[in-house]
Amino acid sequence: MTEASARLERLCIDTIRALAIDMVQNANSGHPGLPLGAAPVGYLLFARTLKHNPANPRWPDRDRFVLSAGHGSALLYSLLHLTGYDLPLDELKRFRQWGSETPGHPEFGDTPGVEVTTGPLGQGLAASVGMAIAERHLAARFNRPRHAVVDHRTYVLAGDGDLMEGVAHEAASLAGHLRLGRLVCFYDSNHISLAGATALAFTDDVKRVFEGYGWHVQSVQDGNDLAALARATDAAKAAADRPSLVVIRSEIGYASPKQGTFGVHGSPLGVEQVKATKRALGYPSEEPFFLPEQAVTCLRGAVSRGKAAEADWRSRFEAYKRDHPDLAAEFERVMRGELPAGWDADIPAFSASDKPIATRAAGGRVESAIAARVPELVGGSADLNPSTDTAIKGAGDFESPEFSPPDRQGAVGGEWSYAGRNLHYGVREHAMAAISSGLALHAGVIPFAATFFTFSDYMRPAIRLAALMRLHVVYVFTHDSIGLGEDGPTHQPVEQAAALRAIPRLTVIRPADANETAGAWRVAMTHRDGPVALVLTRQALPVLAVKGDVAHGGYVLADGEGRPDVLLIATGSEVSLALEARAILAERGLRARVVSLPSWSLFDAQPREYRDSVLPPDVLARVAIEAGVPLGWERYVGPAGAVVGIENRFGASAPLKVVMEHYGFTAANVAQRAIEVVEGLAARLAALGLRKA
Ligand SMILES: Cc1ncc(C[n+]2csc(CCOP(=O)(O)OP(=O)(O)O)c2C)c(N)n1
Ligand SMILES: [Mg+2]
Repeated sequence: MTEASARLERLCIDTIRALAIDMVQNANSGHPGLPLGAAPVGYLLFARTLKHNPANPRWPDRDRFVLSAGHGSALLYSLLHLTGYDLPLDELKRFRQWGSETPGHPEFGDTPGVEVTTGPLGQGLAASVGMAIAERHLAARFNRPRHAVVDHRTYVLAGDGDLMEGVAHEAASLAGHLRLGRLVCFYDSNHISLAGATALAFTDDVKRVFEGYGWHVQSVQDGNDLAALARATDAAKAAADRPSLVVIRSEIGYASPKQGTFGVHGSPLGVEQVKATKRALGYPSEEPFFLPEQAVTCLRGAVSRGKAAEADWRSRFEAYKRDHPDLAAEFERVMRGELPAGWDADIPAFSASDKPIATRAAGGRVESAIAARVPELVGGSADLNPSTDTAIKGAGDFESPEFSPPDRQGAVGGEWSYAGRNLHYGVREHAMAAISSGLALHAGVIPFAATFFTFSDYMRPAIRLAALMRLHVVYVFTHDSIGLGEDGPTHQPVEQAAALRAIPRLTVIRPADANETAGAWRVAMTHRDGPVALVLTRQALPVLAVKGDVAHGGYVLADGEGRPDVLLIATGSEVSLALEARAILAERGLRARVVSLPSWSLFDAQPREYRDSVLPPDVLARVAIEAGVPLGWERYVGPAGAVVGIENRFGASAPLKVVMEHYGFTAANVAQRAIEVVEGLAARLAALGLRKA
């Protein structure tokens, strides 16, 4: 490298830095520390390493880049703008402002080139493992001799905070086990985090930890040493049998007066310090948003290189198409996220004369029927395959083909390779959820993730992000209530349904029987505005004569002639109970309507006319029945209604029937509560002189 080109590279890096700190200063908000320290690796990635096309950020075979340290968003926006993505300088000037394409932390869908929403530390690194899994899986499925149409890498930039988070370690451990050689993580090790020196709380030997996980680990002593960074990158790419970690010793807030201090992590430098930083860098101007032409031209070189890279891939894809037309069409279909024709043709219908069946078991049968026709459905559980009934039989285990364990108990069977569709997450729920997001973000697969409903708590931060990103992920939660019995309160969810329903854009469905479970899976496959959580029972439930559509969220399951005296509204296993209570009420001369309400959010999205037809506004006597906290049910039962729920206590360890009885989930109790509501309402109306007592 000539001295002139080295100087130009330095200018490019300083331009990235200057632009990032100008954004933060202009917004008077944001994080200047990481961009100043990590600009060289950012430059190396975007200008030299990444196979990307700024003109088409959705090109299927692009390398993925994940900024796991999402607070460094100014660095990412600076890189995207300067390398020619459709992110104008004006948007950078609107950093962190209402409606801009440059939100405080990177948000998937808001900004061209942002592959994943990050900010909650650890999530990006974990999601990147999902992207790397998707790449290997699709490569195994679609590549053919002489035709490598899926052939890219996933690069991550992570900080100290990411590496302190548990989810990152769950994911890193799995990535090592799976030998994901296409995953390269740069660790910006600046020894500083938000509140001080990392030494206050974090003195791990990261190198040994990651080596222990089966990663290839290198160190770069000086984050400004581009040659060393480039060598390490090459070595990381060459280590094809393991994921790679490159530990980069960098200086937070490099060149600023606050370099190396936690004060530069997350506060604007101030106008004078911004100028001082530019002077220290030897930057050609102190003018805000000044961009040296030479540097811009150099960085924009990514555009022509990117176009050429994509064109090369497209011509290779044409050749693939000629040799393998069906596979090519299939690849294009899965990448579009379109279901195959007839995907639902084998979904079983259950009959009311069938034996009672747990919705987890029905879910397993439905999932199998779908999986046989939808090869892009992939997923697994956190060591609960036998309990959640989610293994795709015969579809193979997703494992490194080189890995030959001494014991394969519990393997699903079929191919043992990256073509396998069953992911064994081990007991790593949080990473499972984050990895599922990465799988969905990559595109080409529809991921599902299964565990016990209580342990959805372990997944919640990643579920929330999946909902924020509107990802197509299916969560299968079994053992959905105190109805699981003997395992007791640690395993019995009580507040989880309410907690998950509170997440915007997450569709929670708690089906009442096998047929509703089939309907729930239909929604899970077709819903395109966020993830879907299926909440299923361990215990057997009678098969009902279901007349409604789960996609409507709720419907009238049982009704009589004329206006009902009382509405019994229930979800899941409590729907059968409502039906039994209805029979008791009929003996007492009361007409009860049973409404099955498997999904609040789907129901709430229906036109008012439909909702009113199911829950007539003039019927004020209403009882909701759900084996969970009553929180939220008031919106359906109103001020005169009641909830048969579980309030202010946990479950208990005992056989199912005993627990259910102690908690009031009996037809007799539900009927009694309904009578109380009807009588209470009548008394109040009478007191108001509106009706005879
Ligand atoms: C889960 C989570 N916890 C806390 C935070 C708040 N937070 C943002 S950045 C940060 C420190 C990150 O340190 P590091 O990764 O070393 O970044 P640096 O200070 O070096 O830029 C913290 C605690 C967060 N974003 N996510
Ligand atoms: Mg740090």
